[in-house]
Order: sequence, then C-alpha cells, then structure tokens
Amino acid sequence: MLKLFVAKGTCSFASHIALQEAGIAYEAQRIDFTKGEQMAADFLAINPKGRVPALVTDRGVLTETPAILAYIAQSAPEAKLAPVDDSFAFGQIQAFNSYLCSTVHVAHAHGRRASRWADDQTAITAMQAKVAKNMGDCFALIEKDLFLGPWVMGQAYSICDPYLFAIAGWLESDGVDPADFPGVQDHMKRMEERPAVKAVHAWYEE
Ligand SMILES: N[C@@H](CCC(=O)N[C@@H](CS)C(=O)NCC(=O)O)C(=O)O
Repeated sequence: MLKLFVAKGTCSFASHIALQEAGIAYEAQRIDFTKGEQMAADFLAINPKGRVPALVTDRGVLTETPAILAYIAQSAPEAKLAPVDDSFAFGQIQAFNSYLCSTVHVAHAHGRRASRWADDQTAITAMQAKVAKNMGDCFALIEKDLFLGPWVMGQAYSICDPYLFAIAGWLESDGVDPADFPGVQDHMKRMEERPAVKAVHAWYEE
C-alpha cells in the first residue's frame, strides 16, 4: 500500500487530497515539524531532503509534489485527474504544477525559511519583506493568465486543483488578501466542498 508522509498546513496537502480523490489505497503518516521530525534519522532514511511530501511506493520513494501528483493521476486513470493520454494537455498540467513548485512555493518559503538563503538578519528581513509582493504577483498571473475556471484547466478537475488550493491557503499568512483574486477565491470555496478535502481535514482532526 502507498504511504504518504505529510505535515499540517504544508504543500503535502495537495498530494493527500489527490490520493483521496484517486480512490487508491494509501495510508498517511504525519511528520511533526514542531518536533523537528523532518530531520530525524528515520525520516531522512525515507527522504534525505528532509521535506514532505514523500510517497513510499512498492518501487521506491517519490518526492516533489508535481512528480507525486503525476504519479497519482497515472496510477488511477479512471479517476481522470489528468489527461494522461494527451501529451500536450498533460504538459500543460505539468507546466502549471511546476510553476507552483519552483516559483510560487519558493516565493512563499522566503518568508518562513529565509535562513536557507542568508545568515545575515538584514538580508533575511529584506527577503521576508518581499513575500507579500511576490506572492501577490504570482497569484495575479495565475488569476489572469493560467487559471481557466471553474477549475484550473477549465471544465475538468485535475491534479492542478488540490495543488493550487494548498498554496492559495498560504496567501493570508503571507500578507495577501485572497479577495484580490476572485477566481482563485471562488476555487478555494468550491475545493472546501469536495468530499476528498473534507476527508483530509477530518483525518487531521483525528
Ligand atoms: N519542492 C518540494 C518542496 C517540499 C517542501 O519544501 N516541503 C516543506 C513543507 S511545504 C517542508 O517539508 N519543509 C520542511 C523544512 O523546511 O524543514 C515539493 O514541491 O514537494
């Protein structure tokens, strides 16, 4: 059975929701960042990057959210979480998810994890001060150019949707008002109504 390592409030939320949507048998295991469990030896043996998500499969461990999401979609084609037989359409899915992973997530990380890029407190403070502007710019681009609506890729729900949902959930704490992006805000409300999202929320409450 697949095993997904997750932490509350993180990008692992996307993979967790996708597994739930896919109807694949899996178990989730929580990593507690407040206890530094992501750097504990037993977790580093699974993911030497010390990050979540990490998906343990019968062929090895997958990391990186876009890769995990694509694996989930391809493993459960009947759930129709991505157009796996259409190279261009699948490329569009990968392009959107790669943007979230390599640009938007990194813009967010400059707030809480600025010490990855600098030791000097002045530099750290300067990076943190840019988070709201950079996240706002990213979401302005998503709203105007990337988000087709009602779902990210248009009429079909896909693995882009839980990923956008997970990252949009950081906007307020990054100093950005989600109301500035009505399409994204409406998307967040509709995501909250999905049984898979409710199930993952409920799992965290257990
Ligand atoms: N590029 C990776 C990023 C994974 C990542 O940075 N995860 C964060 C949570 S959102 C994490 O595990 N942080 C732990 C730490 O920095 O110590 C992905 O998209 O999966």
